[in-house]
Parts: sequence; C-alpha cells; structure tokens
Amino acid sequence: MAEIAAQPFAFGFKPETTALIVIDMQRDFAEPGGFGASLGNDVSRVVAIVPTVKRLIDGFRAAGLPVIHTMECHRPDLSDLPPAKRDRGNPSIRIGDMGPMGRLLIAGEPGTAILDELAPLPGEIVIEKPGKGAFYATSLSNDLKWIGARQLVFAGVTTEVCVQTTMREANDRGYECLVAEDATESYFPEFKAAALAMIRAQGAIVGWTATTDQVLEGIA
Ligand code: TIU
Repeated sequence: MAEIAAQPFAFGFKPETTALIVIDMQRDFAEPGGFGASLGNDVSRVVAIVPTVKRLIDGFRAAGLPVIHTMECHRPDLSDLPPAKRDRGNPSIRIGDMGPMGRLLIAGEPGTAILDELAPLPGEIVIEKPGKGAFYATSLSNDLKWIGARQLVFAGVTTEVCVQTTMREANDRGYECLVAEDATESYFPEFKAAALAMIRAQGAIVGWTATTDQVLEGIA
C-alpha cells in the first residue's frame, strides 16, 4: 500500500486502483456571465485554483492514473431539470436562460464547457451530471467499476456543494476519498474551511484532505 501524507492521518492507496475526479471546472462557475456569477458570487476565487488543478491533473496523467472530469449541465429541453432546482434562489438569470456565454448550464453551450486549460484529453471519462452529486443519474458508478477504481482523489468546485456531495455519495458506495485542499474552492472561504474540517473530522468520517504537493508526492 502506498501512502499520501494527509489529514487526519495517512491515506493508504494502491496506484492501480486510484483515480482523480475533477468536479465542474466549467466556464459557468469561473467566468463573469456564467451560472456562478448569476447567483451573485465573485468567481475570481475559482479562477485562482486553475494552475493548481492543472498541476494535479498533469501529475495523474504523468503517473498513468485515470483522470475523470464532471460537468454540471442539463439537456436543452430541460427534461432533467427539476423545477425545484430551476426556481432555487433569486438569480439574475436562471438555468436554461440565455446569457453572454449561451444558455446557462446547458450541455453543448460555450459557457458550460470545461475551462480550456483543464480540458479533458481524448479518452478521459467526462460525466455530464444534472445534480450536485456526480453519481445521481450518471454512468459514474459503472465507469469506476469498469476502470477498477477503489480510491478517489477529488478537486474542483465548489467545495461544499458539488465536491462534498460527490464525496459523500462516493463514501457511501465504499470508495476511500481524499480531497486536495488547494485544488478545490468555494465562493465562501468559511464554507470551504468548514467543509474540509467536517470531511476529515471523526477519523475521516467522509474522507481525507491533503495538499496538492502531498498528493503529487504520494503518486509520483
Ligand atoms: N458545481 C457546483 O458546486 N455547483 C454549484 O451550484 N455550486 C455552488 O456553489 N452554487
């Protein structure tokens, strides 16, 4: 068993059963005019982690380990968008409405794309997900079984929404989960800190946390 120095204690993993999941590093969460900004958020915090996420992705690729990307998005006819999600909050424009980068959070629209710097390579798994969690209504469970993954490293946005929801889903499905602390971000620094703290509390009740350097050192 290899190890990543982590909190609350070392994360044991087998390289051959470990994958990276990069959550929702899309223009819609990182650029003005996207979904995140429509909710009133300052998106600059998301932009700031892009180089770190890239370093993590590059490390997994260099080690020959799988990189999986997710995208929060909906069908153009909105048939997978529950009114409870569309009507949430008091946004300036809603999911499916036309914005400066196309229709918000709709598959195939320019704003829904993964940021150019973090674009998936041909052959990497890309999960389009209608929920906050990446397991709900997607092929992720089957994909992870197919590649034989048992340990999952997480990066992406936002820490307390889609990253944490997916980690909790993965934890309940028997995966050992670690989130890279500096390769995830929230629009609310206090929510990020709280999410990381609650993930690793109680003896890693939901998972482990480590820096990108610690992860890269562990998988090298
Ligand atoms: N990807 C993700 O976290 N979706 C969100 O809607 N996050 C918010 O923090 N709004």
